[in-house]
Amino acid sequence: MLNHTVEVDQSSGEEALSFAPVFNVAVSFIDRHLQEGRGEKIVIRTNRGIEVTYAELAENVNRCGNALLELGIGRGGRVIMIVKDCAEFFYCFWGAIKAGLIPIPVNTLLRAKDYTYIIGDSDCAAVVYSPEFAGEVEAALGQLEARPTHCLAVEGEVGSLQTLIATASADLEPAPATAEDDCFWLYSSGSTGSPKGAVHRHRDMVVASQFYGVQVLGIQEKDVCFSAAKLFFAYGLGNGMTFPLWVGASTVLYDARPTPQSTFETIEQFKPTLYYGVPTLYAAQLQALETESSDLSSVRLCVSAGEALPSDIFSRWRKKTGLAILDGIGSTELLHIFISNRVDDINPGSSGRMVPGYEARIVDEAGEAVPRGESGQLWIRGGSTARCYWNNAEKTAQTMVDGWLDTGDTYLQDREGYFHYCGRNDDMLKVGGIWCSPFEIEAKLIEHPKVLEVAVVGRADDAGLIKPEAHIVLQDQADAGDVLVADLLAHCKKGLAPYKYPRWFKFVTELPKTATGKIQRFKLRS
Ligand code: 3UK
Repeated sequence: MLNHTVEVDQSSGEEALSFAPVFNVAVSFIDRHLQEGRGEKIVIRTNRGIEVTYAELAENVNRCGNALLELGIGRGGRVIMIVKDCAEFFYCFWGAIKAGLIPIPVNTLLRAKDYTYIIGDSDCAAVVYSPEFAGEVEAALGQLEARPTHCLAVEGEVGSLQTLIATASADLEPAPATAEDDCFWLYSSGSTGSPKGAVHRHRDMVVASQFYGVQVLGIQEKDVCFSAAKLFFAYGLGNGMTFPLWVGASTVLYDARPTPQSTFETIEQFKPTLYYGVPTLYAAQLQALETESSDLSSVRLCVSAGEALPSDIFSRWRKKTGLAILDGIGSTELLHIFISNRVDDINPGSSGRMVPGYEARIVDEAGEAVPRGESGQLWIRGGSTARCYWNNAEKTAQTMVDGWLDTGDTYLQDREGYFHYCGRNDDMLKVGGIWCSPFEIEAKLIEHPKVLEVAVVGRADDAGLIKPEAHIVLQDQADAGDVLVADLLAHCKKGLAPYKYPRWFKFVTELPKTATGKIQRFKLRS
């Protein structure tokens, strides 16, 4: 087999993919398109009017890889990316991989304290950030004892990634690697502890693209993808970058906060065929469609993930737009979706059936399979699973056992084979599809001088979507009221990522506790 190639047959087992012994995945996703005659095709269109062809993409990936090497970053060096959805995201991610470096896209909504942790934990050589996030990034860098050697803005007059790309060489040999070698990381939040870096291999994006992208979505070269979920999120990374690149399709990038209006406008302007959102956004779009209309006729299929899609949102969306939403569950550790509904096989309210190439076990606490129809813990095995968590042998050993991954979710499989989500095994919440730790919100609230004790739990809103609710015991109960609520909200919004604030505040006289003083959260989840 030729170096850096992968042979694909359309079967559904692990054996469907065979990788050349020397394999750098950047060649499959970027350079291959030039050999296949796609050089002049536009691959990226952005809301800033930028259009990039496959030939320009390949050239800029090379330039960016060279620019990073010229900074002096050695093989395996980590590059943290706090980058909005833009063409440079592609250049930096693939340039790093092609050059033998490890890109780490990070959630751009986080705060300085989160970045301080991640930059320190990753021991990265460089931090690349969009100027929009400079405030939090620079505050984070200021708090670090040892700053990474290189910190560069994507755009800017001097020393920015763009200026380095412009002057670097356009020729770059792919760094030798194998399909099993480390390729990129993604950080995932834990319930109590700090975020964990899931270490993904060169093969993982191929597995997800072929088994979910091609075999479930049926993505083809003529498709145009638009993901409202951002590229930093494993979901958005597949939707908006990996899947279109795998089949030579194109993608639309929108670099600001997705709102119902901005997503409708983007769809009308760029006419995507595949649209990817999260349940919270579909709910907000449905609300907007009560008073305005939108032309979604280019879209052939909508996808939802990140949290469970309530069947009510599915049916209202279908009624209003005539379009199906495919719900599927994925995770950062597995890279993308491993259980999904199908275009011709949708069971609203369920996550659907296994994606080819993945296997599931639903087990009890002793690790024994539960009878069909009963709920248990969901373990998944598949070829795109992260190799480990960086620098966290204990979490790796707990979560990844004999090739199986503990998702932390409770699921049941019904008689027809559909999988149904029954909640988390930990206290973590998914808010708008993004992790949210109740402990982190509690820690913020307890800093407030008027708060004595607090417990945060998930509560379903009118659309059936989970949002944080704070139960608070005050130092002085007489302070309870709207003024304090406004103050507590402002306090949360100052120190936490913007989606991590309680949507409801309940002032209580005490919190339910065990004899040993542990808060009984289940009693608060009414
Ligand atoms: C929950 C869902 C019910 C579930 C993701 C698609 O969400 C993604 O990755 P994360 O690491 O979170 C994983 C956890 O989120 N979840 C995700 N999707 C669903 N629960 N129904 C769903 N459809 O708790 C899971 O363990 O942030 C989603 C593709 C790639 C991803 N990384």
